[in-house]
Amino acid sequence: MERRRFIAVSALGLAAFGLGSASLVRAGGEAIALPPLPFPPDGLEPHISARTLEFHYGKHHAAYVKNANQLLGGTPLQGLDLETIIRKSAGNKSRAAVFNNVAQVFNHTFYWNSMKPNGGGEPKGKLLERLKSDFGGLDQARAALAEAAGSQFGSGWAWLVEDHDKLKVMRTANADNPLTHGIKPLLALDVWEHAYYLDYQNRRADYIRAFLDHLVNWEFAAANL
Ligand code: MN3
Repeated sequence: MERRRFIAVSALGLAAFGLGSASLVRAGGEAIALPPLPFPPDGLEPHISARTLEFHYGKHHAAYVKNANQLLGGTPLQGLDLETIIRKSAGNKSRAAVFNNVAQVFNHTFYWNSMKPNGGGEPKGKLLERLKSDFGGLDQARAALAEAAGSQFGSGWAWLVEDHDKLKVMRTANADNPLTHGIKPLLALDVWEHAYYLDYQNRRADYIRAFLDHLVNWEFAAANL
């Protein structure tokens, strides 16, 4: 059951990322790659600046990729796909650095795909129906996501997830993500300070509102359902 769920998640994740097999499924010790951003560096302005992406994608995400490859070199986990490495290293103290860096590579790739230029608005079709049945409506779902993102103490993530056929929101700390809990992620919102500090300083709530009003990519969430 656990294994079947996981395989389903992996296949869906690949399709949704649109990254192709080369980026996420690697064989023969191939290095983890930094996937291209799914929009131009200034594509999220004025809500998230090119300056923020220069650091967040160009420095932070790139560093997680570099560190992950260095840490994996010569270990039995080298060459496995990201989700397998995350599963095999989660909760293992001797693999904490591997987990942190590989999970952050996955989380950031998921986050970039959770946004798009001129995003926001309303989801359509099955996703909207599910938000109505599981949250009471789009407004309630947005409020739940904003509450989770605003109340994460310190560094972490807010997620829209599908847990046993029910849509929910969840928070995770630091590099943790829904996969380690056997839960399928649909959308990710990075609430580490590096995600918003250059543009919003301490105003995390304004960043969260901009994400929901102008950036969120509901089609990506729908594709992950
Ligand atoms: Mn980040």
